[in-house]
Amino acid sequence: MSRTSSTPSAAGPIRLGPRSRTVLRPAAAPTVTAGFWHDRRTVNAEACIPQGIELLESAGNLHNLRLVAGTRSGAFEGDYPFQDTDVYKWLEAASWQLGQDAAAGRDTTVLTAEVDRIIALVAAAQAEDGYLNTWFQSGKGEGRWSDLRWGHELYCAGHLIQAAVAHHRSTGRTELLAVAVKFADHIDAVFGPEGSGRPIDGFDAHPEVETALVELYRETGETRYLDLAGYFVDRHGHGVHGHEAYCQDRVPVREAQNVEGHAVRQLYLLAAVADLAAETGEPALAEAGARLWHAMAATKTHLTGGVGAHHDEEDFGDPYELPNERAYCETCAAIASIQFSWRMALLTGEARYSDLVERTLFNGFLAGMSLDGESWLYVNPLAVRDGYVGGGGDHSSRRTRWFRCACCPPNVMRLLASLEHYLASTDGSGIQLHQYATGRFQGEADGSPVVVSVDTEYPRTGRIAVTVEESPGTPWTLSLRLPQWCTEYTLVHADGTTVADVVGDDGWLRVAREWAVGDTIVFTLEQALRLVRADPRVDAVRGCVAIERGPLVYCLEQVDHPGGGLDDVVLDTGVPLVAKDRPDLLGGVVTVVGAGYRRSIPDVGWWPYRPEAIPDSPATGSALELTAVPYHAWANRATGSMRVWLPVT
Ligand code: FUB
Ligand code: ZN
Repeated sequence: MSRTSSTPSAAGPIRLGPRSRTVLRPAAAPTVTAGFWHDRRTVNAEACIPQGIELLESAGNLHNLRLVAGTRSGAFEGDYPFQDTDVYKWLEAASWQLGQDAAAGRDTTVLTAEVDRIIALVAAAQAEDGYLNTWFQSGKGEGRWSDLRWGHELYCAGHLIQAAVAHHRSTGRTELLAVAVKFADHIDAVFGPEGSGRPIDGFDAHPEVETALVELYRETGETRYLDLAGYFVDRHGHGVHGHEAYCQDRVPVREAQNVEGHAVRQLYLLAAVADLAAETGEPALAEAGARLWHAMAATKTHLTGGVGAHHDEEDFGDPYELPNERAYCETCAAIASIQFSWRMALLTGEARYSDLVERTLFNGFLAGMSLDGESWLYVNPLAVRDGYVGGGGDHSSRRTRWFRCACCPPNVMRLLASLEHYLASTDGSGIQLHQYATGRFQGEADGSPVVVSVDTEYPRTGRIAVTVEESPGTPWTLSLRLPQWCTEYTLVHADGTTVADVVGDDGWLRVAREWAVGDTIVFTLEQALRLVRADPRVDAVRGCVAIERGPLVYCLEQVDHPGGGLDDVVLDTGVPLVAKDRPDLLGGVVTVVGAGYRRSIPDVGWWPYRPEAIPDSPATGSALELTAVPYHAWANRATGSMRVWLPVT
């Protein structure tokens, strides 16, 4: 392969081809230039990505590559066979960042040099036959492909492939793509169904390579990669890994009725199911994706969009088993959910998938990263009790600078660095805005480009102005997702008159007309404060409410409620909640102020259970003003307790 290929495309993580059978395609050349997500992405670019590579150096990930490349002696550093993926995810994030920086005319010299340095290291570690995994190459484990249950070799390959695709798409350069292609060809020579002449008929218990192989097919046009992805997906559920749910092997995905087992594994697999449905057009795959997404959203998703109820085996748990303080909700699982939902949105055109993307982005995902981008949460509980002593360790409810198992931080980096590609789409006859951020998005109408710019302070306010920047002079449709949480909105022209020609009752508001350059419409989503209740089958939050505003879930933090903890706090729903703009707090948030009390429970002796209710009334408690902050901003001040779900009077 030559060092450079043609002009880099503006494609993101998903580039659909002419034969892809989806209702929607990602918008072309998207940008995010100001506002909420721009601020988070700036932290990502200026703090997370530069510091990330230093942390990978000190954690030993780069040492392991040098070890295998023969430029360093010593022993493998770290505890996991998948540590190479932290480097690959960082490379993916840095590559998306390079593409953005170049497009915006920013100086890319420093980041390019860093990326080149790491790519050279990865290439040097690759075996002659294409194999690459520093754990096994450095002599850990029983040897290549000996442990498909825990070895993570194909999982690592998947992240390498995704990094390589990102690098190629962003820079047009092929050094990393060449490494990925060589490994993919090696995998293709090793894995295949019985009778195919390949030595191993099996699959990696941690999916990831499947969705990556589909993207490699899209990038290279090589159908062997698509076939290999299909083979891996369908090999699940036939007992290669003892029919274990943890390994995504209990039932074939086409027969599965609910998501189960390890949440990240399940959702990366389902992302691949959606990818394959897009490329093959096979209805059974699309149906499985839709069925399992519905079951997940309806029965196994926390209010924050977080998934994975169990610490044990990082497992989804049972329907409606959605605990608070013991919620696992791994940051990676939120990312995997977003990846799966976005693929389903493209496949079907249905707004509900982007509703869940929005909820997960603003809450379960974003809480994983601190405001300064310097510390992280691996698990994202919905409560931390008074007197919590679980500090320290990867699965703590306290932020940590880095983890022994550091899968989440670079995963956040790559999603933030490519986020503009998850916001808008085209169906060939206009443009659909799925998420609201200030920027520019290009769709298509009958082969001609249509471009809109968006100007918004969302979610601080609900005002979203959309201006047509380019229009072919023939009718096309501008579609705005009406968020599932929104019950009142207005849609007006720049002069304040109501947009009358709007249709839609399926989560999309569509305005079809001959748009002129400069036309502006203003979509305002009422940001009323809401108290929400859970399905009665969610035992963990019975008798409680949660506060929401726009797409944001709120929580109480102990630091705002001196004089005691939060376990005894009760919200008085009879007193209206008030939103307060607080530019001075947590980088600028809208807080929600309410009234309540702190229980004063009489001494019940040594046994806290009895036939009659233990007295608990406002009269015996002490009045308290409650201040709720957006959940995504929690754990950025003094440590203490936190809760999303609040008992009510
Ligand atoms: O197994 C690799 C990664 O480590 C998983 O995706 C995470 O859940 C963590 O277990
Ligand atoms: Zn993770």
